Amino acid sequence: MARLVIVSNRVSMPRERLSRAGGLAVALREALAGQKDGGLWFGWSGETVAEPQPAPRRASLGKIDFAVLDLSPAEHKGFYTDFANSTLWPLFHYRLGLIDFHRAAWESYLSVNERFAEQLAALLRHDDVVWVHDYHFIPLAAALRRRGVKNRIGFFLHIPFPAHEVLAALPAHRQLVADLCAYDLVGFQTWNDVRALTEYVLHEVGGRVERPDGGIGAVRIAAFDRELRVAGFPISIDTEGFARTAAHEAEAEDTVRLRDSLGNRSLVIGVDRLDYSKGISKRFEAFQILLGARPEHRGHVTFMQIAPISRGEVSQYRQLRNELDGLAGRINGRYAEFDWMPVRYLNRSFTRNQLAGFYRVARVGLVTPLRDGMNLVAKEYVAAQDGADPGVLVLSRFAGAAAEMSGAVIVNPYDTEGLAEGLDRALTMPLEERRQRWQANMAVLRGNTITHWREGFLAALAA
Ligand code: ADQ
Repeated sequence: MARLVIVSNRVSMPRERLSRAGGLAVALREALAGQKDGGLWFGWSGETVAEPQPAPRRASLGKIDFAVLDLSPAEHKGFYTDFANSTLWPLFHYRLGLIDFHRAAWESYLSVNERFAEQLAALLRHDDVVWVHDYHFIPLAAALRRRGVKNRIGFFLHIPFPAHEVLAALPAHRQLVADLCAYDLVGFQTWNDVRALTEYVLHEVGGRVERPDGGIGAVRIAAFDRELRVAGFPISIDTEGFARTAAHEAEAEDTVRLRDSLGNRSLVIGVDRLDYSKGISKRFEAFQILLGARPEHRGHVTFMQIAPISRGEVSQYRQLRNELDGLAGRINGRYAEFDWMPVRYLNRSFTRNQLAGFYRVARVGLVTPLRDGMNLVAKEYVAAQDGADPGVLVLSRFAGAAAEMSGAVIVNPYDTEGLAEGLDRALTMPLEERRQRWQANMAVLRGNTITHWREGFLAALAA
């Protein structure tokens, strides 16, 4: 068994408590720990220092080695804030109007990838298998190849891959895709994303695309003098583990306090990083429409939105925060009663256990991204339900999860009236239909867990 090397922007170092970390960090750490020959986790330390040391800082935990590099303030601004978060993120989420492209930021993105590749190449053994994660490191394989690295290198994109004409808004789109083709295997969340890349390769590059017989399995691409495979690997959660946690948390102190505070009212829950891709404003607007159009819900439904501040250094995120503050205030100002507050809006994060308990209390899980790679909150909400009396998932068709969650009430978040109708439908749905929908979703989540995702990707990379 070869050593596994995982590269991601943020590395979960040994001292970090995994109860705070996401399911992904846990899954990747398990993947590394499960290798007979151990594993290496390489990436950014999360620290910005005036003069970064050239060599990585090392740590280890059992059979896992960790190697992290710091960024300089200029790199943090160019690579991370300006290019990854202010160019690639809005572009890949179809928000062309929010892109803030500068050539200097692109140069910084490339040079950080070169610097990281230089350090990683020195740590690699000839038979290591390398698995690179997410949009921060698209050019990493090409930079490693330039240094003579011949290892098998796979890439997984956690966010959507945009359609050809959208991607073309990036001046350097061709080089970015050429760099992507330096991997041996590229994994996306959905087959929609696979299609977007293959269309680009066919129509922009004039490359070759071979679909497998019967339509199942990886697509083979030949472009930029490289051959690679591309496939969909929908990420998931530790379904049974999350369900157990939620059942256990049902009687935990915070869950009980939440339930008591609601009285007989139904809870609608939204949980997101405060990000414009998540469609939180549309959600607030839809809730306002619901209260206006369906007065019977007034006083009987509480909408709780949990949204910790994210990427506060990017101006679009600060604007979104102001917008949401205003919306929450207006809805409460207009509809609140002395004994009922329609919206509870919390700019803070909670532990996974607390969230599991909160999901279980909620009659509706409202997940309305305008575009989302997968959206694990949708899956966690389903797994947290009590099968005897489950809540309803209301899910945007633009979340990757919509391809799997056939039991959800599927909505188009751009249609806020339709969204309000979906919410009304979920709030008034009879028990039998709620059970059937939940069972359909749960069957999918039992058949595709985070372990299936990880093993599926690594098996395809090894094949
Ligand atoms: P994110 O955009 O961060 O991830 P998402 O998948 O919804 O989105 O959440 C990831 C994790 O963070 C979940 O486990 C969730 O519980 C947790 N989380 C979210 N909001 C939280 C909050 N307010 N407080 C505490 N925890 C919170 C990116 C892509 C997604 C993709 C994931 C994984 O944008 O589309 O599903 O990666 O590939």
